[in-house]
Amino acid sequence: MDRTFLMVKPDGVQRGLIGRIISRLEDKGFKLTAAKLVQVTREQAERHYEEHKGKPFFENLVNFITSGPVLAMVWEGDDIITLSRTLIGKTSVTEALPGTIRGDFAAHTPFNLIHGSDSPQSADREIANFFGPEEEVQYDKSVAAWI
Ligand code: YYY
Ligand code: MG
Repeated sequence: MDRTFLMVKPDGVQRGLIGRIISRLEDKGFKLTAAKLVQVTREQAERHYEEHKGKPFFENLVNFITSGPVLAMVWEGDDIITLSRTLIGKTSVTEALPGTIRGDFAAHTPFNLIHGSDSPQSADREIANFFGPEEEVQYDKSVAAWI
């Protein structure tokens, strides 16, 4: 079972899209193992986006992600990193296809609603930036064999 860090960004929280975004992840059959509403600090945001440090959009991105609460989550599933990024859609709102979260709900970059880790290494690092090990809940879902 693979795990990933998914985060509803401040625009998703403000627009009341938490429920609909979570529904898509549940519909796909992924398993939620941790979730909390967080006001991200500047230091935490800079750690989260450390691979983008120095890029022209970095400052704007950190300002955006710290502008209101986010819903930080850990989800599990086979191949979840690739599968969740497919559900999320392309980074640029002009390229995100209908049927994806960004394609259906986002109209301006960087207001693209949700973050998803891009590799197992990123997932480990991003999860550790938001959660302690005791915050991840291990449990079985009885439908797992059918997904
Ligand atoms: O992983 P993902 O969120 O799809 O994109 P990244 O390339 O990691 O960029 C992180 C974040 O930065 C993106 O969601 C929007 C913003 N951004 C931007 O504002 N302008 C860009 N040219 C590239 C990314
Ligand atoms: Mg990324």
